[in-house]
Amino acid sequence: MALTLGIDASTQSVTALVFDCAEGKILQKSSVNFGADLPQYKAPQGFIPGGRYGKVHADPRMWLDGLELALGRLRETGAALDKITSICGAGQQHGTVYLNQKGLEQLASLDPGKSLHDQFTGCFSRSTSPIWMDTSTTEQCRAIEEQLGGAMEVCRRTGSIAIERFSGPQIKRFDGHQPLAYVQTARIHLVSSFMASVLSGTDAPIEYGDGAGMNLLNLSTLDWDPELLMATGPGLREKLPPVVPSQTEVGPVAAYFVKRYGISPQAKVVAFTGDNPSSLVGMGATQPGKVVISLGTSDTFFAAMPEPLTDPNGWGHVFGNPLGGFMTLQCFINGSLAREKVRDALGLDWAGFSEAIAGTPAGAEGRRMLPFFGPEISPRMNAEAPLTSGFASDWTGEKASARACVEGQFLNMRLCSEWMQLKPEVIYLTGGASQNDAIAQIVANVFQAGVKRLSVPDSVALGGALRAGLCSGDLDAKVMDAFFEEASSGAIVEPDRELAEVYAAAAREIRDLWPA
Ligand code: ADP
Ligand code: XUL
Repeated sequence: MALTLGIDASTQSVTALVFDCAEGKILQKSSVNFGADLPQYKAPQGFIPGGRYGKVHADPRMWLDGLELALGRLRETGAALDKITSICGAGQQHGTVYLNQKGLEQLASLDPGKSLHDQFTGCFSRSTSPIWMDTSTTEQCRAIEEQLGGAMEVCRRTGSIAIERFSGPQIKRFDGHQPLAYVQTARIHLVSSFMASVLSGTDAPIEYGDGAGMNLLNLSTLDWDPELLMATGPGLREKLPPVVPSQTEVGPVAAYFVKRYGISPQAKVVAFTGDNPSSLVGMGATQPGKVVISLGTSDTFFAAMPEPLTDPNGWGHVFGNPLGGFMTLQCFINGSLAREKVRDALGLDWAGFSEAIAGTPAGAEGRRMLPFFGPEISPRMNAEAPLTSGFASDWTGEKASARACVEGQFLNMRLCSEWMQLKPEVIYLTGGASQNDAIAQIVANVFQAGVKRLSVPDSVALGGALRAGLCSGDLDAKVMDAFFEEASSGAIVEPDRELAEVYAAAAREIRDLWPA
């Protein structure tokens, strides 16, 4: 029996899942929601609310507590953690963790008698971690681009122009604002490599998938780019772990997890990647030809690509595909949390929100909305309230706003992803909001493509478990293919072809709402 463990350390939750490689099926899973399960961190949606000037941070010890709680709950399900051969997973992308010398040493000396939280208190040179929602680094982005000779040069090297939430600009801001604390930083990890470090009790490397979200990795050499390192922070190469191919074994699981959770001491930890690259694996989409839309805290649109292709607008990104080659990705900050804001403004729950969509004709009778409640990256703009057109009165007073909100989000997604030149026949939908049928139907109609949802909703954690099995050799590619065939055998949400024109016209009106 060969079981693998997949872990998803995302914005709002940690999920852990056990996969049976011989049978090709998921056996158990557990989940921890930061807001509901760890209220002491006062981060109801996974980040500390109220940050000023675009600052969005989280306490890294919350992620450690989440990991421990998820493993404890997994064990309570009766999962045979003593049969785990390999562990892999993913973290929300771009977020950075700053360990001081004590923290770096702490990784190798975890005491099973104490919690991770207690052992890592005092181990961070930056007490809270900037996450992907942070937009505070515009000044640093411009400075990096200027030093490199322009935005498109940064994009040519790293697959993205300098982007506020990316790790490099965040590191530069830290050095600029807290130079002493920067000097006291022994290691800067991504959320993903930090999780792999803790699980293996070592200083884990960063792999190409998530490393490409830092504005530091040169996609031609697949190593840290010397000029970008210099433009970002003094002595930065020494503060970063090495960069490695995604399918790299980091080492055996730390004794801490053997003693506390009964994980097999034989289990190996494989390099963790970003949540989107992991989802590419967990949706069975690592070969070019499939398009995935993930509706988590952020909405993302992504696909595997054999060669890097960059967005002429500079809004999209190229990351490493964990199973080889590259992936393109478009990210929208105003995803699930924006839908929740519209839902709440209308005084509805999800069922009521879906009914309001069903009760409004396709095209929302000319109402257009970009539901941006804060800065957006696709397109790049600062917003404080939704941009609208065609409303007779304030959008908050109209039930039709539910449809206008969701249509606006996906019309905008269609426009922003045009540069990828994909004409998908089927779109694979995942993430928390993908279970909503009204939303799935709008995706199908706006993109004029069928929409499939896998029977397995946890594509990020699953991607980890599959990568673990492929790396250890316990998972045969044929077993994985059979798994996806079965998981995707459910009904396709078909597009209404008569709406093609309605949405082509609506897309033009959404583009008119973009800043000039
Ligand atoms: P993440 O992985 O980023 O932590 P998830 O993929 O777990 O996020 O998605 C969480 C989001 O899913 C919530 O913020 C919520 O808005 C959304 N969601 C959950 N159920 C529904 C539903 N029935 N309809 C629409 N959205 C939903
Ligand atoms: C991708 C991005 C988000 C985070 C959180 O570039 O910023 O999708 O990975 O999910």
